[in-house]
Parts: sequence; structure tokens; C-alpha cells
Amino acid sequence: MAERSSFVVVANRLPVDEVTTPDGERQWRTSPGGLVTALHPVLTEHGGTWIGWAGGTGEAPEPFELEGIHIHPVPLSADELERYYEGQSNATIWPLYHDAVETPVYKRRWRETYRLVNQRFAQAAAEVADEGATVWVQDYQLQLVPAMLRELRPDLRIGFFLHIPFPPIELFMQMPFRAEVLRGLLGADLVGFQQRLAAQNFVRLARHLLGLRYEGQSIQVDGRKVKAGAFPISIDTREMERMAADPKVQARAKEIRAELGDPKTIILGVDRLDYTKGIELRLKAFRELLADGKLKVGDAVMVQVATPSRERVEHYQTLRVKVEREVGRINGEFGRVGVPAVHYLHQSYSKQELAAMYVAADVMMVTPLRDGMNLVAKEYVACRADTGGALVLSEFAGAATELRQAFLCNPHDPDGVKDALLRAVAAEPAELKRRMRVMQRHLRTHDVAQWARTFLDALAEAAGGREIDEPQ
Ligand code: ADQ
Repeated sequence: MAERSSFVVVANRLPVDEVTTPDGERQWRTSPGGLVTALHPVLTEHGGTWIGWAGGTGEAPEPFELEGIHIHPVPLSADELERYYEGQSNATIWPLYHDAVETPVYKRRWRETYRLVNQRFAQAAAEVADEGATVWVQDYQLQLVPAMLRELRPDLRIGFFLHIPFPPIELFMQMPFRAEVLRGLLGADLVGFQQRLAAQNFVRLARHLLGLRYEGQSIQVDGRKVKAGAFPISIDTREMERMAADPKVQARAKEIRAELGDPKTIILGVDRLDYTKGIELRLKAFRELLADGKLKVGDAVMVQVATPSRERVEHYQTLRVKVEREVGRINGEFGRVGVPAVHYLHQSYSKQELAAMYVAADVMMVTPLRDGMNLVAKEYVACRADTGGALVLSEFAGAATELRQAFLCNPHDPDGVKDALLRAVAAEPAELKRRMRVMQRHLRTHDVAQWARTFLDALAEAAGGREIDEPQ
């Protein structure tokens, strides 16, 4: 029998990685990430449990304890991984929720497995949650869990947070089991989104699809109130600032600049290799500026870090081919021996190495076609305590709502992207400083700990007023 907790996080992935120590022993380590950093204090204070998949297929490891958190692994078979995760989550829901920038694929057996796996996560949460506990369900892979869990345990306080965009009604209506997904989410007391617009899409959808009444951001369903709201996620700002100021990171940044031939302008992109991130359009903008003679190889160099991601999903395989072809084309046309125009790195890096790249870069390009938030944009700003550097940011990233002093652009308009990049390259240091300062101030007060606190406070309030007839 698993130990019971008054605070439970349910997410697709556990915040742990299995590593092999130098003497060959297998060991679990917490994997670095914003979510675990933010929730660690709450989890340890309440003897909290994190439920999720440990990676790997077949039998799951037994529950264990790591750095004060109960870790509760949920198993996935190879078939389930393919259908629930790669299929329904990443080839149906992911593209649909990102404005269908790639065509979503709909398959009945993926949906069935998604339902089955969500039920397994809900069951695990029902088993470990104490009477009246708070359960916080994360993200698009687990949208059915809130309702399934409420069915099993009506006593629980259930929150849900969606890390990706929530689409407008017309798009959501494409989904074959749309009512089930919506009902799934409505099982929560509070449904959190990155953006106010997403929360509005959600409440309007509840009326459109299920005829539910709402007032403000509060939906009435089955004699309960379900609140929707915007809770823009953030980073561990202090930690990022500290890391960037570390002399080792500063020295590494200098080294990176030197390795790149000390050009006037280093333009950087850091993304998962995902079609929502606008990597291709960014490369094209750079190519056209080279062709127009507005930028010159040697003066300007582009570094594109593209983390391997979802490599078994077809959309991602196609994207990799397209991006690599574009990089080849640019280097073929504009590179010189020993001086490529684009450095393309299809690799993962430590946070320290990323911080060094941020410190080294004069212009950071974050140009997604659609993005829930985009933490890279925030990490870059936090790393530029020297107040140098310019951020070119897509209006379609959630981060654009907060980082208004970035060089904003519409990623669907190539001339707009080129223009923003040129303005960023040419901006005076004093202007860059002014822009950076405002954004940094914002991030210091709006960090990931504040995000978690705000959500959990709102959840306590929403669940307190759960019954419609209860006096306010
Ligand atoms: P993602 O789509 O994964 O997240 P993002 O917010 O940019 O996107 O986060 C990526 C993270 O991965 C950053 O912390 C970054 O430092 C790290 N990273 C990127 N490339 C790396 C590399 N090569 N090596 C190591 N680390 C790398 C989803 C949503 C976003 C939302 C987040 C959080 O799509 O919109 O901001 O969740 O809610």
C-alpha cells in the first residue's frame, strides 16, 4: 500500500532520471526543471507525492523516496507509449492546440489508449491522496484525469494546468472526442492556462459544446463551480541570474565568442526541434538578409541549438530534414572555408552551457508560430544582467504578453521578422539596456515560485467555493 499524501502532483513525466554512477551502480536523480524547482518546497513540506512515468517501457519501478518527495511511477507498455504519448498526445492534441500548424492526425486506437492511460494515472492519484488532499494535474497528456479522479474521489481538491495553448472553439471542435476531453478538464476545481485568451476560449467552449452557463471565468457544471484563469509560468529567475554571473559561465561565454571567430553579432536560437518553434522561418529570414547584403558572414553568425525531440513522430522527422536542408543551403551559398554562416547543433546541453550561450549571444531569436509561454525567452533575459543583448520575440509566444520590451514580430510575416532582427542588430546599447532592465524587473517578481503559489492559492479559494449554493 502506497503512502498517502496531502499534496499530489500528477504529470506525464516524473522529475527523475536514472543515471549510472562511475562505479556502475544505477541511481535515481532529480532532473533539473522549472516545475520541480517550484514545487519542491510544497512537496517536501507536505510529504508530497509525484505521480508519473519514469521513462522506459514495461513494468514500472516500485515507488521510492527522493530528496523528500515520494516518487510514484506509472508503467507504460511500448504500445501505450506509441498510442497515448507519441500518437494522441503528440500527433493529435499537440498540433491541434498549436493552431494546427501541422495537420493533426486522428486515430481511434490512440484515443482509446489515451483514455486507458489517463484512467491509470487517475487510479494512482486516488490511491495515494489523503482525505481532502490537493491534487495538481499537469498538461495536455492528462486532460481526462480531473473528471476520472473526481469520480473516484469526490473529496479531493483538484487543479489542472495546461502548459500549451488552448485553441479557439473552431479548432477544438475538430477533435473526435471533444466533449470527453472538455468534461475531463471540467472535473477540476480550477483549470489554469498560460494566457487570459486561452481561459476565455475554454469558458466559451463549455457553453458552446455543453451548453454550460458561466459568469466571468466561473463555469457551472453538475452543481459545482469550475474556475478558469491565467497563470503565466516562469523560471527560477534568481538561480538563472546566479548561474549567468558565475565566473566559469562568463569565461565559457568568452570562449564561445572566440570559437565563433569573435564576430560583431552572434544570433542565437535555442529550441526543442519542434515545428511550432519557427526554426525554419528564422533560418530563412537570416538567409534573405545575407542575400540582400544587409548582414555579412563573418560580421554576423547564427547559432541554432535544436534539442532532439519526439523523434519517432513523423511530423518531427520531416521537420528535421527540412531544417537540416535549410542549414546546408545557407552554408553552401554563404559560408567560407572555416567560416560557416550557421552553426547547427542537434544536441542537449547542461543549463550552465546554455547560460554561457545566452551570455555570449547579442541577439536571441525566439520566433514560434505558437507557444504556450516559451521559457527560453525568459531565461535569456534573466542571463543578461550586463543588460546587453536583444530579444527578438514572436507575438505568438505567451511570453510576449509579459516581455513587451522585446523586439516583437509576427512570425508569419517574413519581412516583419527580418525587420525585427535588423532593428535588434542595430540598436544602441543604451536602448538595449533600457529594454532589458524593464523585462528583468518583471521576471524578478514573476518567477516560477510565485507562479506555483498563485495557482495553489487560487485553487484553495476555488475549491472552498465549490458548491454553488455555499455562501461567499
Ligand atoms: P517546451 O515546448 O519544451 O515547453 P520551452 O518553454 O521553451 O518549451 O522550454 C524549453 C526548456 O528546455 C527551456 O528551459 C530550455 O532551457 C530547455 N532547453 C532547450 N534546448 C535545450 C538544449 N539543447 N539542452 C538543454 N536544455 C534545453 C512547454 C510549452 C512552453 C512552456 C513550457 C512550460 O510548449 O510554451 O513555456 O512547457 O510551461
